[in-house]
Amino acid sequence: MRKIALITRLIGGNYTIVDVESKQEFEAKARGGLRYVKVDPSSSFHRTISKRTKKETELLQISPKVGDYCYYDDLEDTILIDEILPRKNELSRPDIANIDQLLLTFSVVEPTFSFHLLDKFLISSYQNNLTPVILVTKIDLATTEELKELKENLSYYQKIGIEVHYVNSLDIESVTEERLFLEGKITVLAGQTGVGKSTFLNALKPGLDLRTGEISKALGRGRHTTRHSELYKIGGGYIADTPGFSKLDIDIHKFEELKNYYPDFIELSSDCRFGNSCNHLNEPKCKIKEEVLNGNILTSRYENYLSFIDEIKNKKIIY
Ligand SMILES: Nc1nc2c(ncn2[C@@H]2O[C@H](COP(=O)(O)OP(=O)(O)OP(=O)(O)O)[C@@H](O)[C@H]2O)c(=O)[nH]1
Ligand SMILES: [Mg+2]
Ligand SMILES: [Zn+2]
Repeated sequence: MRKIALITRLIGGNYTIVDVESKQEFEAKARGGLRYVKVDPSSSFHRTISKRTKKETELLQISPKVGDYCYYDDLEDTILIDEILPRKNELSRPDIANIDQLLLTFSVVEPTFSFHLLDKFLISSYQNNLTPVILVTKIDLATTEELKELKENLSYYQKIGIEVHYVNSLDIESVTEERLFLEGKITVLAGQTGVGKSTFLNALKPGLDLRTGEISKALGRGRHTTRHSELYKIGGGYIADTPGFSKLDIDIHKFEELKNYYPDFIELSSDCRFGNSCNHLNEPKCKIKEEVLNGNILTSRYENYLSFIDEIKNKKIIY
């Protein structure tokens, strides 16, 4: 039986892998011949190179990345990654494969919660085939009123099947109680700078000591941050921190495609007069617009949809 391991860290060509059976951790290298593999169009690796022609994709360079499951060879002096198992999904920034959930992190305040960014993140999640989960931090800094209003608005997202969690990461015990949703999964944190991603991880795993707050502000984000991908073991799951960002582009070039990344709209669109081809803009008898007016769809969600449509229409695409 060939042994299978999960790749949890990559620094300068050196991999850390964890055997899925024995849970033993090893340092490993990638086998030289591994870098080129023949790929057929139905392979899960195909997604990475969708922009190139089919001919070019027959022989493809694939590097193992964090989150990959691999076969490995236990040699006398080295351990070699032999073959990567098919990926169920992957991101390039951060460079991680097989993500079970994307933890969309927002603080109630400092910085203020952004429904615009949330809706954008959700498009990106659905586009990349990732399950989104919402994490709200800094609930200790919000007034009762602020928190109540936020919870009301976020209940819309719960209604459409997205989990929402609320934490004060400075209260480690309360965070520990919240962590069940990470069990047995590979989770990646995403969110603006300063929302408390690293602080949440530090609370989950005392001793982890990730850099937080002040330092990243003082030195200017990005340059000083170690740019390696790593999965940290939390209970029976793994979680990866990412550096924050201030801007996120929508990777869609035709505005008609946007509606495909709104599962809540899709479910209702059979009741639009033009059915699945309705873009929910100026079409007559649009069920989506009707439900916005009825208060059954969050107004901000529909307004953000319109603003993303504008964004896509106005984007100059340079080939
Ligand atoms: N009061 C309170 N402060 C928090 C909480 N979570 C984070 N903070 C503070 O918010 C600041 C930013 O937290 P970080 O964890 O560095 O934020 P980050 O999302 O990792 O930021 P980047 O790494 O720049 O993307 C720090 O000063 C934290 O102490 C919270 O739940 N409550
Ligand atoms: Mg951080
Ligand atoms: Zn419609």
